[in-house]
Amino acid sequence: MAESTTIITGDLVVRGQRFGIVVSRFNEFVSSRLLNAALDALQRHGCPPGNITVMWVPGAWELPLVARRAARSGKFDAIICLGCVIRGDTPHFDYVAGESAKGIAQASFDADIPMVFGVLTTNTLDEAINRAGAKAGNKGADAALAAIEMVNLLARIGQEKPRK
Ligand code: INI
Repeated sequence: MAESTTIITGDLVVRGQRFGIVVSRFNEFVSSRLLNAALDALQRHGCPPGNITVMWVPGAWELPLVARRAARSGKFDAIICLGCVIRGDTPHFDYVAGESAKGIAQASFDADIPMVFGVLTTNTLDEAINRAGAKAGNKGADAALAAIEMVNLLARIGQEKPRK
């Protein structure tokens, strides 16, 4: 008989896992809305408030180091990075957004736990507000769901039922 394909997915149920949220104070009007939505999503999916730790950093540039340090503490199953970088008239945007994204990816590989990228990179404040609870949903909630899915997916790899 032909063997069937093994499919592994992560569901959206929190089962005692602990989440770290690193959030940047720069553009705090936006990032605080991302944070509130992430907290709400985690709790709606079964995470008690006591299993969540929020760490504030000055700006998106500082997210990777704190995310990495938090991951290496061994206290978290996933790290959610939240922030908002808005394009201005200088090339600063490209450096901050690019290095933040690269640094978070690197930190996730280094620490071998999921780190999700909930950093808005937009042309205008309006675009950012639309993605932080207005017209285009809330990327903070999306980031929290991605973190839950990833911890559950990773837990299931290697746990699949043996073939008969
Ligand atoms: N940090 C942000 O999070 N968003 C921005 O839009 C931003 N801009 O435009 O400058 C920004 N800069 C600060 C940066 O992240 C660092 O905190 C700062 O350079 C100190 O290291």
